[in-house]
Amino acid sequence: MPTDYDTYKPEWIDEDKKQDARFASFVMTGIQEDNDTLRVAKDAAVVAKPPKLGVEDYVAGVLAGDRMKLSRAITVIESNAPKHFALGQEIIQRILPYTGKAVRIGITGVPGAGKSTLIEALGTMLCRQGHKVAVLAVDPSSSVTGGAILGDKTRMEQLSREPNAFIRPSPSGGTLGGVTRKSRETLLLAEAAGYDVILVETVGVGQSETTVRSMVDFFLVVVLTGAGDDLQGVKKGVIELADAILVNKADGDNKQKALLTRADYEQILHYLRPATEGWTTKAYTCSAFTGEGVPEIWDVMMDYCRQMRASGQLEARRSQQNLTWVREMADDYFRNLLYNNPAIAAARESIEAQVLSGEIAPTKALNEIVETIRAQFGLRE
Ligand SMILES: Nc1nc2c(ncn2[C@@H]2O[C@H](COP(=O)(O)OP(=O)(O)OP(=O)(O)O)[C@@H](O)[C@H]2O)c(=O)[nH]1
Ligand SMILES: [Mg+2]
Repeated sequence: MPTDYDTYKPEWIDEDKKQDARFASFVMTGIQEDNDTLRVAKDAAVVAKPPKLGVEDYVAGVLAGDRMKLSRAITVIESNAPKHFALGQEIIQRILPYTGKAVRIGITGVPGAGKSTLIEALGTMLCRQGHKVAVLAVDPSSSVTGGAILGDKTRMEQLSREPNAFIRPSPSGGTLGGVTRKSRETLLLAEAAGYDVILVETVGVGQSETTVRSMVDFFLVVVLTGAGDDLQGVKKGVIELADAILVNKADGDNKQKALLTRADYEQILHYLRPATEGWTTKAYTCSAFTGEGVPEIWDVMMDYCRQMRASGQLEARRSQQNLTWVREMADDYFRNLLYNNPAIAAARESIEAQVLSGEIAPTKALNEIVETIRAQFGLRE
């Protein structure tokens, strides 16, 4: 048992080689029993950490379509560690000229509407036609429940076996703004890696659909039968964002009902402003189970892209989305500064304590926080 941690060398180092390296870890000896658990633990301990990659490695790997490097680049982007921030920004900066060629599709709907099943059916169909399909999930609730990630892994089994598919579950943690920024950057990385269809799944509750709308070309809202007055939880606001409404589960006994629901939605759409100028949002039916209606909804998306490209609207929307992106990044950056800059954070904490104890009024507290920020950055009134 070695005792000098600084000079310890594992047994796999050539004794004859003069090697100066220090080793941060080694397999603990001490317990001699040879059982499976111990062996597994020992094996795990000697598995080398993957080598550290530099910006060049990431960029070259992503552009070459290397899935492992793509995954690791996404991990850098999703990391909340400050040391990864600059590296992530540099990678994005470098791959940006190679982005923009994919069709970006957002898919939303209430939990259980069949989004993942639809993505499985559509994605598998497209892969078999020779497309490269990336699936991303934006689900700010998953950091709390963890449910969506587990669910999607089992539900996209077939698609995950397709060599041309790349599936990335939701980034965990962070504010919705942060999660969305990461998803946008993940989308760009996937594009640079040669994926020509990007499908972004998000649960249509809360705010996430608005943010996903701001990063895709086409927005699909998946609904279930039984529309009518209550729209079974689908908010009018979500319908207003849609480029198509898809009534899913139009199979078996449910098929007739689905057709009626489609007609109901057509009625509703009639009174709404279209989400995209020059495009009429319509309602369709499909069964993600049987695949009926899936090729047709893809045709609708392709028609849309052709038209929007021809009219210049696709470009215009993407420019607008870039602006949104910059604003989100700036918001994120300054919020981060406010919470993590040591001087500001210390002042803020003490001011907040005074609010809690009733020593100062909330409005006064704001003034003091603003003053601290001004002083810190030398800003004048
Ligand atoms: N009959 C029928 N069932 C379907 C169809 N599509 C999905 N389902 C079932 O509906 C349930 C929910 O499907 P998912 O694809 O997981 O739904 P989701 O919208 O991704 O759900 P969340 O990710 O939890 O929001 C599953 O049990 C599916 O098997 C369909 O076309 N027909
Ligand atoms: Mg799902």
